[in-house]
This record gives sequence, structure tokens and C-alpha cells, in this order.
Amino acid sequence: MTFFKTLVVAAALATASLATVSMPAVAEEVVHGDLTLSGAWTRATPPRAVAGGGFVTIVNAGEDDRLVSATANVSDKTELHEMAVIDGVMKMREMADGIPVPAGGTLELKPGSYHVMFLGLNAPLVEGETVPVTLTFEKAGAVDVSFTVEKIGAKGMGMKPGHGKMNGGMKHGQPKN
Ligand SMILES: [Cu+2]
Repeated sequence: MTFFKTLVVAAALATASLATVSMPAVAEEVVHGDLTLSGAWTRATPPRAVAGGGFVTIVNAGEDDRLVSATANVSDKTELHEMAVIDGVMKMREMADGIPVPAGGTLELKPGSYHVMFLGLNAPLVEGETVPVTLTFEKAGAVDVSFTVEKIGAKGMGMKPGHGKMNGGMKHGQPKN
């Protein structure tokens, strides 16, 4: 019995320390029908930034679906975007028809690729806070996900050239050609 008690105490201690260490970094996982959404995050923004990007991984265990819209109250508008290098220039455009989520596949919104775009931020995104976002799918319907705000410059170094400059002044959603 003493041995068992010791084990229980050890387990409790381990759990306690784990919780303390891992809390800030772990984003929630949301299961909605055949869809599993995980690792939702966005990036803290400097004081006068007008836009921010949101990222999340969507695993689809079911039929073909499509992410058709995103809504959030941190910004005037929330759009679905694609970023890609076209003729050597990093550009982004709105995915007006949404983004396919293939049957049995994964849609990854990540820096340098597809992302949720918060346009016209009402206030800077602050590290450690969360941004509630509703993602709507053609078939699966609406799913609420909390995006964790990570520090400025977090992860996705590939996104810095595009979004960094964009925040500084490049007109968004208006490719030059
Ligand atoms: Cu964008």
C-alpha cells in the first residue's frame, strides 16, 4: 500500500508540473463530425498593424468538404486567403469560393500558404490571449475554434516577408496585375 501511495503522489506531481509547463503552448483540438481541427494559432501584432493571419490544421475523415468562410470579432473583415509566390513575388488573394478539404485528407492553413486573414484589426492581437473564430464548412457547418496568439515573429519564418511588409502598407487583396 505504501508503494501504491507513493505512485499516486508521484503521478499527481507529474501531472501538476506538466500542466504548468505546457499550458501556454497547447492549442485545443476540436472534433466536429468527421473533422478534427487542431493547432489553431495567430501571431501577436505590433500596435498599428491592420491585419493578421490565422492558421489551423483540419483533418477530414469523411467526404469531400469545403471551408467556405471564417468570421471573428477582432477585425472588421475576416477572409480566407492564399499566399503564393507568383513570378518571384509573394502575393495573396482571397479564396472567394472557399478552400477544398479533401475526403480523407488534411487542409493545412499555415504561413506562406492558405490562411485566415483578419482585416482591419480592432485592437492589436496580444500574445497569450485567444481569438475566437467561427469556421464554416459547406457540409459540416459552423465550427468554433480558439486561435492562440503566439509571440510576434512566432513560427513560420516563411511568412515574415509577405505579411511583415503587408502590415506596413502594401494594399491587401489587390494584386498589382
Ligand atoms: Cu492574407
